[in-house]
Amino acid sequence: MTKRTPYLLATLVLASLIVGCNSSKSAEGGTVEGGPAAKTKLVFIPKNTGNPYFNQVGKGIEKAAGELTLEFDTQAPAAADATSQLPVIKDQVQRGVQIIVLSSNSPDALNEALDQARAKGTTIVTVDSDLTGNEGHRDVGVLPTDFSKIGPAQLELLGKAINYEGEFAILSATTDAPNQNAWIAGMKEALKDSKYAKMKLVEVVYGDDEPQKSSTEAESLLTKHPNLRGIISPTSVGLAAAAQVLENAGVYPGGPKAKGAGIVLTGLSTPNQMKKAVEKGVVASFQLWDPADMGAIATYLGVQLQSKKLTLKVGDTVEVPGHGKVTIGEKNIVFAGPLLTFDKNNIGKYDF
Ligand code: RAM
Repeated sequence: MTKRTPYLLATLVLASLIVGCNSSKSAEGGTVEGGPAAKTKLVFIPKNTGNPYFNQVGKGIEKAAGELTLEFDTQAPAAADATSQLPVIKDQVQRGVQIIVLSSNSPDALNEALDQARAKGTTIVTVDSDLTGNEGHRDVGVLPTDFSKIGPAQLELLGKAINYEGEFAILSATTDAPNQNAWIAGMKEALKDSKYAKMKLVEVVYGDDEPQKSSTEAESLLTKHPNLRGIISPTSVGLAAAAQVLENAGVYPGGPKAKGAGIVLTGLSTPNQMKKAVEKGVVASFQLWDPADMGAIATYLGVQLQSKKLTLKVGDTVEVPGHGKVTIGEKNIVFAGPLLTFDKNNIGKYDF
């Protein structure tokens, strides 16, 4: 018996600790005993499955969710169609999720489902891709970086590489994608500057953020436009696919089958997806931001809003632990961080 005493003591201490952990504060401030304290549930709904970019966003969300002791899950539709996220949202709300972090496939197709979710107390945070023009159907929008600068920056990257002269095309994601459409609008606006007078946008094609469709669209650009000097693909899936197409065709600058100066490709993608293409000289430079940082900021703001510790006021700044200060902009839009440009000199420093 005596030999067992230490075990018994240890068990009692542990049990009292567990009971301590399981007690939770009631709304009136009293302590409710028994039953595990339910964790706040957060679900991340990316545009679609199988996109390495969203794995990086998810990493940031998961890490922050761990630090904030949330229950975390990712649920994505197979394809990035305008309405494909509807059943996912509805199902999650039925399961009692409290925070949805959503990269939207449509500016408006989700309005009603999101309204219903919010009526049940679910906090809606858009991340990466917003409900452009319908921002009132979510609580806060965490965008990667200043959206108005992405389109012009992409155009300038290509312009500089082709001496501001020649035909170019855009290989986008889906026709409805709110983020790509905002960036393309920014490129078209910037194109009006006299600096770009000799550059001509010949076509915008859509690869739907599917590798195969993106490759097919990139290949047909090459055949349809024999004088093409450049392609901008502002989607991580499109840029990676187009790089492979240019490599296979050998038509990149300096490539074995390049006509004249070759076809310059740039856009947005993760450094890890593009390292080989940059090493081989198929792509000289491209851009992105830190997807995990954006995910972490979205998670933190979602939790603060859900627990009513934060009220959003345009112009206010919020300190996000470990991620610096963010400013609440018009329409409750928050920009997470800077736009980064990668090339052979710095790409090795990044691992995402
Ligand atoms: C694709 C998606 C995503 C976009 C990136 C750059 O992964 O379309 O929404 O932000 O590209």
